[in-house]
Amino acid sequence: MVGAKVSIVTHKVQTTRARIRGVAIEGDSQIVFVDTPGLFKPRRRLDRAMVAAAWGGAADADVVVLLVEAHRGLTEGVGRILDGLQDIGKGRPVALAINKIDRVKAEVLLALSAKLNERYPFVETFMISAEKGHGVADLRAWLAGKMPEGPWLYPEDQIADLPLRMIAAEMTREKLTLRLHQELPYQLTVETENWEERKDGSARVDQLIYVARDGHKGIVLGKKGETIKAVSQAARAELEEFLGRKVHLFLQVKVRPNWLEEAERYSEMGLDFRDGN
Ligand SMILES: Nc1nc2c(ncn2[C@@H]2O[C@H](COP(=O)(O)OP(=O)(O)OP(=O)(O)O)[C@@H](O)[C@H]2O)c(=O)[nH]1
Ligand SMILES: [Mg+2]
Repeated sequence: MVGAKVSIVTHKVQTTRARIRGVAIEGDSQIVFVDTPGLFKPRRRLDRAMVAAAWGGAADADVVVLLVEAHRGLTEGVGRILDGLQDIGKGRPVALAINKIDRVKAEVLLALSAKLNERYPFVETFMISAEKGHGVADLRAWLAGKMPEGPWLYPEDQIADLPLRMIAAEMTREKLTLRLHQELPYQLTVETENWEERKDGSARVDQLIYVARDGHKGIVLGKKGETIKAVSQAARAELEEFLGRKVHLFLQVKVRPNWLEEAERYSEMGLDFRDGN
């Protein structure tokens, strides 16, 4: 939608933790996309803060697009979101976008669209494949037409609104999530501790990976440090590509049993600690 990767993506659920803004220009409209965490049944403080950020993102927006996965359909979770929309949808257009249409047959898609539209009066329905790019331009054009009139909120060349240190931390978290299994990605967080601009134009970036248990530290490091090395290389390459210059990335793993209950960890992630109550 914005022409560059501004929010990390993995095959694992609950990858997005906070609200991430991406900016696109379409004709004379500027569209500010707010990628929110998904809506799921929260168990932990972090989960509750994520779900609160998702509903908050919708409540603050001029237009809401509900993304439903074509192959999963109208699940219990989607049902709960449809109920919640009764309230959040008041006073703003709500569209439906069925994503991942490349994974299902046309009949399935039409039936799902009809079922969802029975449950909520969406002003428009889009069938898209974000991965293949199908239908994405139509959705963007429609959104541009729905933007309220007013001055642009961002400079013309800005595509993301997240501090660089946070973008860099998210890149490392993505690589960790891709490499680590089961619950581990949900038990860690990454923070950029230090960012130093060097005279030669490169940047030195120091990051801390907080894990909850001693055993997790060993897993993140891997045999002979292989895992952390691979993560570091992949994250550095992506950051270099993003910045267009050389980066020296230093990762350190810290055991912090209580990090999921520490307010400072939440503000570093861009979440509200109190929402987790
Ligand atoms: N086949 C197919 N896969 C897709 C499509 N869009 C996204 N994916 C894949 O689905 C996986 C999860 O991505 P999304 O569902 O977009 O992630 P999300 O909704 O941001 O989920 P969280 O951040 O975890 O809440 C990734 O591996 C994507 O590459 C699509 O149109 N078709
Ligand atoms: Mg996401």
